[in-house]
Amino acid sequence: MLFKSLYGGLLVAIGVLAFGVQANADPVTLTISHSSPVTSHWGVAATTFAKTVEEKSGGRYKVMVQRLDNEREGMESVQLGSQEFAYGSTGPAGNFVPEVRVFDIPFLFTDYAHARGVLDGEIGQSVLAKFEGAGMIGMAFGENGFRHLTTTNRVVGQPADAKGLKIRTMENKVHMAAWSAAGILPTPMAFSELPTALQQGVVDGQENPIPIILANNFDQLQKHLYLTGHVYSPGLLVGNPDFLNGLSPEDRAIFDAAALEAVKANRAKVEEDEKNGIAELKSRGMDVQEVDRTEFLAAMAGAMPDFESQFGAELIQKIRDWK
Ligand code: EAX
Repeated sequence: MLFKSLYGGLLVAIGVLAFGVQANADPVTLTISHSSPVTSHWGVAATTFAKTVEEKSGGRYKVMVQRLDNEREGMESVQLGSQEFAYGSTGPAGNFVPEVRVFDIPFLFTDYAHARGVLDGEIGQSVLAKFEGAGMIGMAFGENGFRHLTTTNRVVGQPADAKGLKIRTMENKVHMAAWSAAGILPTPMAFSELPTALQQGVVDGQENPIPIILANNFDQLQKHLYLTGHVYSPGLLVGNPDFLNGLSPEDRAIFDAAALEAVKANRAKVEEDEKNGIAELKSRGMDVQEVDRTEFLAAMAGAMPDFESQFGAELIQKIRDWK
């Protein structure tokens, strides 16, 4: 009897101890990387992801937010598992999943609603699913924004004025082909190398969405901004498959929900920057000019037949026709 109750007491004590240990267990620490300052649309997305995971898991997971301006390296680290998540543009993603490059075709999307609709819909989600074959999980498409041309000195009233200019592009074959068709010399490099390349005159200009130009103070490196809006640049959140597939369904749902919250915050920040950014860049002294976008479309048109054979004219038309 005595033995029995002692034994019972011991079991309770072990139970309390075990529970106590679990409740105070160190959180599982994870990493998400993003390029650009933490206040940018990328930083806001990554911090929202981290905050949502921590809140929904009751602190069992802690997500460290790290700046990494080389987006290709971020994706490679996710493949290797040296970091769990990376949030950024799809710029270099086509080197892992070629199908994602269809969204890089210039003048494919007419506005933000169109791009978001396609990416969140069936076409986007089927491309997202392809990342698993490249050793990553595509968790959600986010948003960088419509890209515009900036130059250090050259005045570009029309595309012909930009002929022969060295323009930094992302490490992206579709962007490079489009600029080549327009007679511009595309110079691909990682975002991390861009500021120095502009400073040293290695390139004569670059192209990026308003949120990137703003957050990285490119007004200090570039005199002119031409509102070419020549291509929409999606965002992407990728995760490490070993980590994500090892989670319980309940925990996996936390990360999936956090991904959607991150995208919401990302897009809201893009909208805010689109609303205030041009006035802000002008007030910082940048020369901002409207251009005839149909001229840039015509200048890049020479690359279209090749895009059609790469991705299929039917798919491209389906994206254009999305309602
Ligand atoms: O954070 O490399 C680029 O130009 C991309 O726009 C990138 O997202 C910058």
